[in-house]
Amino acid sequence: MKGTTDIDECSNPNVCGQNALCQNTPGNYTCVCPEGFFGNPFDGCVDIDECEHPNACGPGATCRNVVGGRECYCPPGYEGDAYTTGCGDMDECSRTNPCGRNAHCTNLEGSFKCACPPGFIGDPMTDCTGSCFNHTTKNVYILVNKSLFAETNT
Ligand SMILES: [Ca+2]
Ligand SMILES: [Ca+2]
Repeated sequence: MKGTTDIDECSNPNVCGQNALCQNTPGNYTCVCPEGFFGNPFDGCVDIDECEHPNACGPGATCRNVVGGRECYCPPGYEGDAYTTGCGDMDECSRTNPCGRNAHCTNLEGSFKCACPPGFIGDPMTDCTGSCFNHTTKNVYILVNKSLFAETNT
């Protein structure tokens, strides 16, 4: 109608409940709960705890409820898309070697292991020294020579 002026009820911040969205319509208004909330929008909208649903995140991912949504993340040692396909073991050894010098890296489920190879000593996370290695190879070498020598004699 000409001459009538619509009142924007939404200009009053208290017209809807907490967390609710106000939508002004000609001659009226309405309140709605936004995505991630539930309840009566006139009384107040309450955050949905999406983490109560088992499929809120991808397989193996950790869910954290936040206001208006949820966050998914992979726990330490795992990687992937936490929201969809989920988290799988991170192969730490296939990347920059996380172990120390001369150390062997072994990938484990959710982790990895560093070890000094036989004949090496030290902290596998920093440095394996081969002080014993020369000694071991010398012994093997002698043993091989002896067997070769014995073979040529028969
Ligand atoms: Ca939530
Ligand atoms: Ca791993």
